[in-house]
Amino acid sequence: MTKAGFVAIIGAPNAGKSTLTNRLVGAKVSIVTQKVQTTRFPVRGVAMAGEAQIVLVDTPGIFQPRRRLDRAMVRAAWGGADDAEVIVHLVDSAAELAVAARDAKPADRKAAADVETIVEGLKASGKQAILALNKIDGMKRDTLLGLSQRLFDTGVYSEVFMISAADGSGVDDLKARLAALMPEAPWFYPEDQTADLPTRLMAAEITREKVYLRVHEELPYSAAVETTKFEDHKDGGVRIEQTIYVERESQRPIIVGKNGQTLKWIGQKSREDLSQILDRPVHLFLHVAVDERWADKREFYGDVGLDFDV
Ligand SMILES: Nc1nc2c(ncn2[C@@H]2O[C@H](COP(=O)(O)OP(=O)(O)OP(=O)(O)O)[C@@H](O)[C@H]2O)c(=O)[nH]1
Ligand SMILES: [Mg+2]
Repeated sequence: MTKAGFVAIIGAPNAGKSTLTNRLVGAKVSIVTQKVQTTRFPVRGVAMAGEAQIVLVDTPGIFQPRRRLDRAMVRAAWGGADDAEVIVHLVDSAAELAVAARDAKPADRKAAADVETIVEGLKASGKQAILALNKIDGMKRDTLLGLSQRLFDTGVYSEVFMISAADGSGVDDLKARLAALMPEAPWFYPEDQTADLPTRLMAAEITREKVYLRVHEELPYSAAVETTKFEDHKDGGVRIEQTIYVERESQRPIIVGKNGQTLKWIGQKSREDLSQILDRPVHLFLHVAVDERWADKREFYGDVGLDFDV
């Protein structure tokens, strides 16, 4: 009898949710960067474990939202949790330990505050989650026992795993547990499918990842990428045209770089990934446009499945 179900991975921004999703799936389905708020909408990844199909829902980070896009992202993250059989709350242990040791950077304190918000949210929903303490690479397990106990005592967790999504330690145990929790059901996806983002959107995400990887410090908040053309090329490959949106004219030169070097790097890296994922040659053309209000445009929300009116 086959088993199948949904597992939502929730957590503060930058906890490693997308890294874990990719690790569990065994393929790149969700983009990863060192920047907080990388994931903007729930992304599904499909992991197989014997007879069990685990549909992972990688969600945007949960934090105190201000702008419309932030509110929509946080709403979508909790929505992902509502729809799932199992919730995994992923916590950046390094940030938590830094706060406990009074050695925290502002980002660590923010992450710890977001963890508290999530605990309160879980309490309010009456749902139990699996606690996964992430980023344990380079840490001794016994340094984590206090943290583990303190969080477990909140009463919102059914069990605790200690993992490194980056190097994979502990992830097999977590995966086996998730598989065991899946209800008997037919599979939702064919066995060999790992992702279900529309190709144009996936292609835009890959380019957005490269933008963040390259200019995350100079670009304080946001850029968006839209695929404007995606068509077969006569050489058997595909021609992809994309527009990178920034919010201020002053951000355009950041993306373009001296002599166009930055944009060239972004294009090269994105093309490499896309050729691999699509398994055919990619001809990628990038444009940069300034649109102060892209984050307030209704179409953008609909395209990625976010609520505009929150
Ligand atoms: N050392 C270490 N770094 C990790 C681990 N997991 C993720 N990271 C790093 O943490 C950063 C954030 O990873 P993401 O997977 O993008 O985090 P996220 O929770 O999806 O972030 P948002 O989408 O912004 O909410 C990246 O630089 C990752 O390489 C881990 O187990 N150990
Ligand atoms: Mg993410």
